[in-house]
Amino acid sequence: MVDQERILTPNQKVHDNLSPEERFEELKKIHPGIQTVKLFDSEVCVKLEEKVEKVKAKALKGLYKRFTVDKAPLRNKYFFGEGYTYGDQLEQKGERKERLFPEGAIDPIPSWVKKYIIKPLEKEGLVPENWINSAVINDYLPGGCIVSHVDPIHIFDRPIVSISLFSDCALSFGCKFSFRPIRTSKPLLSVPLRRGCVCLMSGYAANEVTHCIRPEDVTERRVAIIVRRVFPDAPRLTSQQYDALCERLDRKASQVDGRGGFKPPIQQPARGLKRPLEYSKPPFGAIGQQQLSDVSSSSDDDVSEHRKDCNKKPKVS
Ligand SMILES: O=C(O)CCC(=O)C(=O)O
Repeated sequence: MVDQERILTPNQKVHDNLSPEERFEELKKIHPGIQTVKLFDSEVCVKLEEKVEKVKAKALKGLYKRFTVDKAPLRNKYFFGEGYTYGDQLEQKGERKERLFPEGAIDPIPSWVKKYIIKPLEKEGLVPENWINSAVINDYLPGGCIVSHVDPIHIFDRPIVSISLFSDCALSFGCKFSFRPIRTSKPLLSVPLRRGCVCLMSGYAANEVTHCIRPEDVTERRVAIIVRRVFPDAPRLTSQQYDALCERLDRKASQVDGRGGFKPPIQQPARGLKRPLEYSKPPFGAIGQQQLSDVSSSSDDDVSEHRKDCNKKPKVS
């Protein structure tokens, strides 16, 4: 049977047009779906932050698979366990167009995430045992952000769980973004995300109202580790679709070579996906890294790359 939650269309209200009474009514619906828990003390945070640094270093060496890493100037994303198409990776934009990558196309969840994050969440009873099958590390520099969105409801079960590291921040609900220069409307609700805290989002808060990280709330480097359960029957790219996506992105990357010159291919075209492609060590040192950055800074669900994304509308998935 189809889960009723998953066929609902998120109701994307423009919250700055609501009367005070309407805002209050919205808040009453949002609040029950948000829980924050201080789970990790400073000592554990330091340990987790060191692990994040290792992920970053490994990505810089080009040691992860292609779609594990999505780089942009003010925020990088590292997908583990599962990853999905979004932003410019989508051939067709619109609701429920996101697709999981084929199995094996993304690096597995690192053992430290399982041991130091997922296990404690299970132990606290915050998520069922062996329920989480994906982890994303969002690494923001000051001014980085993620525009208003709803995590795709056909891909991710609820709750959506995030852990904040390096610095405090805030999760805002019901914000409207405008660009050039980037601006956000007053949030309907802003939830403090303290370093070491876990935030769980479900129900109306997760499905019926957008959330975002505003650039003004990222004043120092901040990392969020988002752990979620992907539905076992969530739609996936076929290997042919995966190959076509890789070819399209490679073509695009070669066209955006600013110097107008030849840009060496960053990898072999994907074929058949028996053995998903990996970013090999950059063959040309710094140039290889630049390519990694060019290819993967293609998301439109965040606007950390203001220059490029300024004219993009907030994404509603
Ligand atoms: O950084 C956060 O805490 C939230 C990130 C988020 O909403 C996302 O990656 O979908």
